[in-house]
Amino acid sequence: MATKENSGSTDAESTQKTVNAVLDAVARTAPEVRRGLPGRRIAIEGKNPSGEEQKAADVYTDELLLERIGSISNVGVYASEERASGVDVGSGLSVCVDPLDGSSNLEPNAAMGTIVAIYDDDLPASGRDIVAAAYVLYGATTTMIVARSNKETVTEYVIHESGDYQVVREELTLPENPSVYGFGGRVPHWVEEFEEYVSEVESDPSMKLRYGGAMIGDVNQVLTYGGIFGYPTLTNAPEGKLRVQFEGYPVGYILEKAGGASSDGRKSLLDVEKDDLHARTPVYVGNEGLIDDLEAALADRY
Ligand code: FDP
Repeated sequence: MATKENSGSTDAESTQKTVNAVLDAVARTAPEVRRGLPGRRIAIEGKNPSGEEQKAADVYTDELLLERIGSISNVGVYASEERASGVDVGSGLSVCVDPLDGSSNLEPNAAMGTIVAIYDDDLPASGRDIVAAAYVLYGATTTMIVARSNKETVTEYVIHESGDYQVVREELTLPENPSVYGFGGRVPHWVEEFEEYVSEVESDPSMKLRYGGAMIGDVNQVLTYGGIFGYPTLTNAPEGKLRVQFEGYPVGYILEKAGGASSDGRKSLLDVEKDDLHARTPVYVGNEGLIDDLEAALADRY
């Protein structure tokens, strides 16, 4: 186990109270994150545990979130993509954060996000132990999408400059007729079966390419218009790029709660099992029909 022992399951009421406190902390920190970005867009601090460049903004956001989330009672562990192992902050739920998802979009001033997954277990946890997942999108406005175990649907909030947040859409579901797609990785590294699948998607006249290079921005396009996002298995990186605990599970959880589907190419992302905190997985999320077709297209490969 990468982190300290958890005290075990909390009762439902106290779990929801803790989830509320974490979401509140994330929403209230979001305007501060935005204000802190000028001046931290380019500077490099080092490498994260996955070997990627860390920007000053990644480190700044991680430290802010550790301070805010770590002080919430009934949070046991704070883990982040920017830290090799979880930080023991008490006893209770485990919180995994990707502080600035898509931070390579900082320099060209494009959209980015903050992703949060709350687990009722030690880390690395299973996708089925998620009790809530959320992401903040720093786009033209700041919004937050939340899925939680005590609600069957997904909620969208707008976050104001004060840190107050209010509901925009109470029951957000994927539109039935998909219209956007976006896939990561270099095309020459896509596997043949995936390339063929993408050609099929592109041959549908109702589908338009939407790829911005920050997973959260691209996933939010899919949640808004319907479609599919993927960061696939690659010939030079069979597990793709995205991390299970910090990215795969939370977006899988959110998209499934919104009436869509998620997959690693074979099964729901929530059923992917990895025993390393920073393990990677191919990620595909979107409308159920598109994910079913993708799994069928990749079936011969697995
Ligand atoms: P980034 O490296 O900018 O943080 O999680 C990492 C991520 O961005 C995702 O947000 C994004 O979908 C993907 O990597 C983009 O990777 P490519 O540069 O390979 O397209």
